[in-house]
Amino acid sequence: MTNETQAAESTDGFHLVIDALKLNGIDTIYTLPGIPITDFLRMAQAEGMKVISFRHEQHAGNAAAAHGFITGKPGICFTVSAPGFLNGLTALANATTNCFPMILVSGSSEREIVDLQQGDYEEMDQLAIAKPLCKAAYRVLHAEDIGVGIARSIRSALSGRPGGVYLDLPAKLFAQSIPREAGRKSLIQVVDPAPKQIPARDSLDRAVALLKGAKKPLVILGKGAAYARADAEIAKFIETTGVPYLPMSMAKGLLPDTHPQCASAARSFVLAEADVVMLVGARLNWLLSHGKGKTWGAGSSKEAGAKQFIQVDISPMEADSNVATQAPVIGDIGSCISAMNAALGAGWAKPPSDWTGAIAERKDKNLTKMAQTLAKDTNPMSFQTALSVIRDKIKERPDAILVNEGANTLDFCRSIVDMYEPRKRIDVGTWGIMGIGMGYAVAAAVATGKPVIAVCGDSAFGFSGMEVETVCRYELPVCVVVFNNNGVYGGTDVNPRGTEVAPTVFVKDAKYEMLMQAFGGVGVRAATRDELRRAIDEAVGSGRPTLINAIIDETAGTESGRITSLNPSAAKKK
Ligand code: ADP
Ligand code: TPW
Repeated sequence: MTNETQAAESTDGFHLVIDALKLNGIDTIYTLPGIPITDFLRMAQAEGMKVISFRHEQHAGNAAAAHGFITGKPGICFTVSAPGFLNGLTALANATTNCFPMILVSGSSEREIVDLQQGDYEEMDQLAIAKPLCKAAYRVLHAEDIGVGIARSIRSALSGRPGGVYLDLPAKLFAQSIPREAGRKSLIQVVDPAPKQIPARDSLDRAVALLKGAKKPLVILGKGAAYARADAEIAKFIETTGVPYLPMSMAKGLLPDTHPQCASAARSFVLAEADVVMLVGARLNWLLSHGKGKTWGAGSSKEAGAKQFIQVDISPMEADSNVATQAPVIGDIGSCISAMNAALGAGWAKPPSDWTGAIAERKDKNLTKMAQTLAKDTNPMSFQTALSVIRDKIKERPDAILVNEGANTLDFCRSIVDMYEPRKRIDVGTWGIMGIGMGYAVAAAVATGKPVIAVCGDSAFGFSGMEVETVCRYELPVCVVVFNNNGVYGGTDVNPRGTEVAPTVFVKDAKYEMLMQAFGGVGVRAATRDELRRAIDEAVGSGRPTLINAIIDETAGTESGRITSLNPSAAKKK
C-alpha cells in the first residue's frame, strides 16, 4: 500500500473530534488557539464549523456557557494546556454553578511526563484540577475512544441538572491515526441527551393540594424554568391558576414583565406575605435570602418564614437545601408543569381577591413612583435616567438580547428594564460574577443573529473589555453601553493618606469609546439622555459594533449595589 492510499483509508484524532462534534449537531467552537489545538481549529473551520477566536480563554469559556443557555445544546470551548486551561476554568465553574451546559476541551501535555512531573511544556494534571469544579471530567487517550469521550461529555452536560464538563485531550491524541472505517464506527450520535424525567404522581397531588389550600400563593420562576423551554406550559399554568409570580433575573421575559400577574413591583410585599411559595427552576440560595429572615416575613436572619414550599426541580437533592420543602416535585420542568396543568382540573379557584388586590395596589403605587423617577432627565445622568433609554429600546426591540453586569448597573437595570421574551436576559447569575459581559455578548450575537445590548458597569466591563476586538473582527451586532462613573461602584472614594488613589477609583473621564474605535467599530460618548438615545438608536439600527461611553453621576449608586449588607464590617473601629 502506498503512503497515499494508507492516508486515504485512515483518519486521525483531529478529524475524529470534528466528526464527533458535527455528528452531534455541534457547529460552533469558542476558542483561543495555540499548541496543541491550532491545526485542529483550522481543520474545524475548513470542515464548515464556526470557529470564534477570543483574546482570553475566560471569555471564550463564558461565550460557550451562554451559548449553552441560549440554545439548549452544550457550548464548546477549546483551550491550550495549563495556563489556557486555567483561564477557561473560571468559566467552566461558573457554568456549572449556573446549571448551563458547556464543555471545556483543553489540549494537554504528554501524560507520561506530566505524571512523573518531569517538566513538560505547559505541564499540569488538568483532569484532577478540573474535577471538583465541574459536573463531570473525562480524558481520552486513544483515538478510537474519541467518540465515547465526546458522547459522554454531551450527555453529562445536558442530562439531569445541566452543567459544565471538562474533556482532556492530550496533544498526542490529535495525531493518532486509525483506519477510517474503524474511526467512523467508533463515533456515537447521542440519542435523547436530556431525557424527560416524569414526576411521581403522588408528588404532583401533594403539590396541587398545597397550592389549592393557599390563601396567599406565589410562584417564583428561576433561570431553570427559562432554560427548560416549557414557555407555553408555564404561561398556561400561571394564567390558569391566577397565582402571582416573581421572575428571577434571567427568568424575566418568560412571561412579559408587564403581565398583570407579575409581582416584581411588589417583590418585598409578596415574599414577606405569601403563605405557599412554589419554586420553579429556582434555588432558595442567597439570591432569595435562603428562605429566611425579614425578606420572608420572619424575625431574625436565621429564622424561616411561616411558609410552605413547593419546589419543582430536576435535581432531587435541591429540596430542603435551606428550609423545609413540603412538596418537592422532581422532574424536568416541561413534564412537571404540564402534569400539574392536567392535575389542576376544571374549575380551579383563583387566589382570594384580597391577596391579588393587595398586590395590585402595591404594584400601582411602586410603578407610579418608578415612572416619575424615570421621567426625570437628570444631568449628569443618574442610573435611572440612562436606563430609561435601555428600557424604551428593549420595549421597541423585544427580540434583542440584554447582557447585564455591574453592581448598581445590574440592580437598577434588572428592576427598570422590562423583558418581553424568554431567554433574552443573561447576566452575572448565581455567583454575581463580573467579566461575563463580552463573552456572553459575542455568544448571544453568534447563536441568535439578533441585536445584543450589553449594559456594563465600567468596572465590570474592564474584565472583558479587550474582547471588543472580537466583536469588531466578526462584525457582530453588539452595542456595549459602559456605565461610566469612574470606579468600582462609584468614583468618589478618597484615600485618607492622600497618596495613591483609593482602591475603588479609576482614571477620571476615561474614553472607553476609543477602545471600540481602535478596532474599526463605532465609539460614542453620551453625557445626556438624548445623546444616549441617539447613539443606541443608531447602533441597534445599523447593527455595527458600537461602544457607548455613558457618563453617569459618579456619586450615584451605593457600595455593592443592593447587597451592601454582605460586606463584613470591622469589629474594631479605628
Ligand atoms: P435562579 O438563579 O434564576 O433563581 P437557579 O440557578 O438558582 O435559578 O436555579 C435553577 C434550577 O433549575 C436548578 O436547581 C436546576 O436544577 C433547575 N433546572 C435546570 N434545568 C431544569 C429543567 N430542565 N427542569 C427542571 N429543573 C431544571
Ligand atoms: C470576578 C466584586 C462586584 S460588583 C463589581 C465588583 C468588582 C464592580 C462594580 O462596579 P461597576 O458597577 O461595574 O462599575 P456600578 O454599576 O456599581 O458602577 N471579581 C469578580 N466578580 C465580582 N463580583 C467581584 C470581583 C464586584
